[in-house]
Amino acid sequence: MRFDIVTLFPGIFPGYLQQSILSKAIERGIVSVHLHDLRDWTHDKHRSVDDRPYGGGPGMVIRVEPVVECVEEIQARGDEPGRLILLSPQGKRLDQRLVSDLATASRLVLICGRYEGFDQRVIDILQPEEISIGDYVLNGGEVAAMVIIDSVLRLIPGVLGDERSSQEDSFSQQHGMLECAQYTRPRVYRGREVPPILLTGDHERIARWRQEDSYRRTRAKRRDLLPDPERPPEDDSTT
Ligand code: 6GU
Repeated sequence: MRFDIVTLFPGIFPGYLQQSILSKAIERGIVSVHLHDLRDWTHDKHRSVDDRPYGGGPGMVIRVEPVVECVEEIQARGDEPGRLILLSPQGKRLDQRLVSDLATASRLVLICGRYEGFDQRVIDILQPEEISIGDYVLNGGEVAAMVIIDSVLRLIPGVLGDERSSQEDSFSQQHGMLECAQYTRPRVYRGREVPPILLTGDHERIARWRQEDSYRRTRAKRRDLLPDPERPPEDDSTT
């Protein structure tokens, strides 16, 4: 999978990309990430990417030419134009369903917005999908782009050590419930014991306990995720 990131702040990304799981995926050639500095697509000697808004008012607006020319040029490189995404608080809100859908693409081109905004013609000309990571305001789309890369990559086969761990994530489970509680050694710590059922070796009962624990936790913390908060979802698993 190939990511292209169009940003005014390419320096934000390397530290994050060198983090273990990501750097291994990059080393193994499963993923490539290409950073593009918008300033490289400016024409004037001051390399200015923004200007004052027509009509007046505070703040600056990102100019249309560098963004459009940068995106057109990088989309023309590589095997396919890919899926074009503009990170913006006005976009469709990211959830696990959208993450799974993005993970089916073989190339994502991510344009990091700035809160002050782009000239509207960027959107009119390029017609990107606009995606937001939640109802709050960030200074720019860079952190949101990292959220997309992180959440999408964990669904790409070979990126995580064990494929099961992404399937068992909260929201990725059968009914989009939260993940159950997990324990490791020691069995007792400050008088708190691991639930004894987890020590029985009875896989069927353990699976049932985990299912119930997921439901309990989801009901307590995120009732909004349950189709019917009064009833656990039907167990239609085959195990
Ligand atoms: Cl994608 N960008 C900005 N600037 N703010 C946001 C966002 C994106 N998602 C939530 N808030």
